[in-house]
Amino acid sequence: MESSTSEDRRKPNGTNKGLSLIALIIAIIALLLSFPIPGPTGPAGPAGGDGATGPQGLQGPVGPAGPTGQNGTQGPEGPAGPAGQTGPQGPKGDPGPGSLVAVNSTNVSTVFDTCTHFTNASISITVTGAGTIVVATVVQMDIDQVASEIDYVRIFIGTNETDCTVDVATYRYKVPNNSPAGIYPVTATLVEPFQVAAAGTYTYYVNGEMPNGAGGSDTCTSVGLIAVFYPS
Ligand SMILES: [Ca+2]
Repeated sequence: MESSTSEDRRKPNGTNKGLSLIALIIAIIALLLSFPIPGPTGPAGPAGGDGATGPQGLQGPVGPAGPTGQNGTQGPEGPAGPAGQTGPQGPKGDPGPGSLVAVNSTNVSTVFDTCTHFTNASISITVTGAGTIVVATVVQMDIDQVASEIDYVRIFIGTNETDCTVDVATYRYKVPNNSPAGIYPVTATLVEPFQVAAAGTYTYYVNGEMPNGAGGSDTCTSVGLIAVFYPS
């Protein structure tokens, strides 16, 4: 056995060559098997939780106009408007209740000296309320003047037949004592207002007196009267 040389040990025989080749193939296969081969796909895992809210998006375009709303409540009354033009005159109204004017006249022959009411020389007027009754009278007289005597006459519109109260409406007349004796015609005119507080019928009287010179035939011969009511 010492006879074999080293060269002989280096030369493989045919059996060694076959074994080497198989080993090489096995090595290659092992090498190939060492690489991972993916397996089949597994089942899907459970769904994950919600992510964080993303940033707000851009504002959208303006939408179309909505329908007309309901009527609101009525507003407060406005200020008064300017005065209108004067209208045409209306028709004449019906006469009111009661008389607003009264007249009376009488021819008398009343001789007077002290306070005397001239016969029928009065006037009545019916008024509808408070106001003023204005009475006017014209009194005709014949004054009998005796020589050397003063004839002094006073005429009144009174509220009764014995009212000879001197006031601003009293008529006064004097025939001087140096006048010739005779009949002097005298006309007295009086106007006097009377305030009344309520509706009703009011009567006024014409009275006269002779403070001086009474006697003879000093006579009232006629009286005219008018009364007019002015409501307040
Ligand atoms: Ca006389």
